[in-house]
Amino acid sequence: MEIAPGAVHVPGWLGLDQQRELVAACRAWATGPVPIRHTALPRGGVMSVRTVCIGWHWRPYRYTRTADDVNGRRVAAFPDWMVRLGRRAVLRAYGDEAAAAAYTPDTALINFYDGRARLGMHQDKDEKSSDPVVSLSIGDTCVFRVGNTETRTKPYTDIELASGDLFVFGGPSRYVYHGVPKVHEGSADPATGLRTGRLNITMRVTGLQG
Ligand code: MD3
Ligand code: FE
Repeated sequence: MEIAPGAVHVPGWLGLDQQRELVAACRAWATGPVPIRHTALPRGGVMSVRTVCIGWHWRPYRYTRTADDVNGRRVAAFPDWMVRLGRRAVLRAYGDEAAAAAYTPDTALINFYDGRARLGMHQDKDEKSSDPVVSLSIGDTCVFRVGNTETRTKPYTDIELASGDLFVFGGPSRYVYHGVPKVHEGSADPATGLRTGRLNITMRVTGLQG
């Protein structure tokens, strides 16, 4: 379902087995070289969401190879199987074989939300590439707010993102403001392997080298 030009929502794209495998992979990354943490914000304070990064380490306004704001270690590699998953996601969303084959994500931000976590309206502009962002949701359902490219306020559309949902943001929607104002705590099927909370994986192309 196309929510806006280039913004495609595919409910239930991931099967339960695939969700379980992703939960297991994310658990390993969360306790990997750079453990999952509340990202420090530049003006003090921390995000309520917890994040672990692979491929490149993200903090507000930049990507680096080493997590200099955490423990200085290099983050885990971005696996080839996730590149292939990203290509399948782009193919499913746009039906464009060439766009899918060319898509080569090199980083993912893995966000974990407990029932109180929120993500304020923001744009993702730290990547030097305008290639699509692929989002995979597992666990509790959330309210996802999709806005416009001009302001962090109205007009916006609220939709629900549930476990297994795919969302691809590309083209004219790549720089829309978006956020997560609410997580429906306890709404998930524990069979995903996540007893509570919400997991979101966003694959991106940093456009960086080295
Ligand atoms: C639209 N994550 O990590 S996923 C983020 O659910 C982020 O954790 C949210 O926003 C989450 O930056 C939303 C959907 C999403 C992700 C990235 C986007 C939508 C996007 C980038 C550009 C436009
Ligand atoms: Fe974002």
